[in-house]
Amino acid sequence: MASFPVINMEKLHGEERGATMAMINDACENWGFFELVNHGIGREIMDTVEKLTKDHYKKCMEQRFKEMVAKTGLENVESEIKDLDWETTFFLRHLPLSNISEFHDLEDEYRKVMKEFAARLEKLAEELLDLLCENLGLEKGYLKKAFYGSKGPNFGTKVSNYPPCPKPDLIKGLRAHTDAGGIILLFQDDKVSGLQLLKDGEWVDVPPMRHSIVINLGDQLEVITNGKYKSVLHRVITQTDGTRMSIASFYNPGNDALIYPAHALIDNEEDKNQYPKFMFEDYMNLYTRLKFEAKEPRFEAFKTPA
Ligand SMILES: O=C(O)CCC(=O)C(=O)O
Ligand SMILES: [Fe+2]
Repeated sequence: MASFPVINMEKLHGEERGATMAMINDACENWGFFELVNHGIGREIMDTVEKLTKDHYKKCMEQRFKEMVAKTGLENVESEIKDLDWETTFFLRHLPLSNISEFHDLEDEYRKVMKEFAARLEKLAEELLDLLCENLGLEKGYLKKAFYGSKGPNFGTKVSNYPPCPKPDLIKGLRAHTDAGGIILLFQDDKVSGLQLLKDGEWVDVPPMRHSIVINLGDQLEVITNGKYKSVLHRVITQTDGTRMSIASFYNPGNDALIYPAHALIDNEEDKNQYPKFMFEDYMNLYTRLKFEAKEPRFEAFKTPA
C-alpha cells in the first residue's frame, strides 16, 4: 500500500508546485487525510501550545478522569464498550464568536496562545481550501464562500487527552466516525500514537511527526465536491502506556450556510442527485445523534423525494 501522504508546503513556492498540488489531490481523492510539514506555523508556538496543554491536563483533567473511571468501574470491564470513549476533552469556540474567556480554569498565558494558534490555523485552513479549489477547478474563494453563510464559518478547537488505558482491546479512545464539518487541522502528540483511518478496508496509522499538522476532510466537503473527495472513517485506539495529546481544530460552515454540490462538479444527469442540499445547522443536529453511524443515511435523510 502507498505510504501515508506527507505534503511539504514549502514546495508550493518552487518548481515542484505542480507535483505537490498533484500529491494533495491524490491524498484528497484516495486518503481523505494528509500530513503537512513546513506549513508556516512556527515551532515555538506549537511547543508552547503543547507544553501548556499538557500542564493543563495534569493540573485540571487527569484526576477528574481517574475519578470518573473509578466511579464507573470502567477499568475492570470484560466486554467491549460501545457507548463510551476513553478521552478527556474540552472544546474552545473561536468563530463566529470566541468563548475562550469563559474557561476560568485556563491560565491567561494558555488562553492567549490558543487564541494566537487558532488565528494561524484559520489562515492555514483558508489557504488549504483555495488549494482544494485549484485542484477541483473551482474558482478561488469558492469553498470559503460556500462555508460563509451570513456570519462566517464556525471554527473551534477540541483539546483532548487520551490517558493510558488498561483494556485497549475493549475500549476505544474515540470510536470510528467521519467528521461532520469542512476541513480539520490536527496537532497530535509526536510520541504517543493512536489515530487510525480506514483505507481499502484496513485500519492505517496516522504517523506521529513532530511539528506536523494532520489534515482531514469532513462530510461537507464530500457533499460540495459531489463525492470527488470523501470524508473518511477514523478512530483513536488507546494505549496501555503514555497519554496522547490531540488538538483538533474544525473549520466548518456557518450555521445557516446552504450546502450542496458545486454545479461545476456535476458531470452528468445521474451524478446530479447523489448528494442533497441542506442547511449546515440541520445536518449538525442530525450528526449529534448519529455521529458513530455510517454517513450515507445522514445524506439520505436530507434528500427530497424525486
Ligand atoms: O484525537 C484525534 O486524533 C482525532 C480526534 C477526532 O477524530 C475528532 O475529534 O473528531
Ligand atoms: Fe474526527
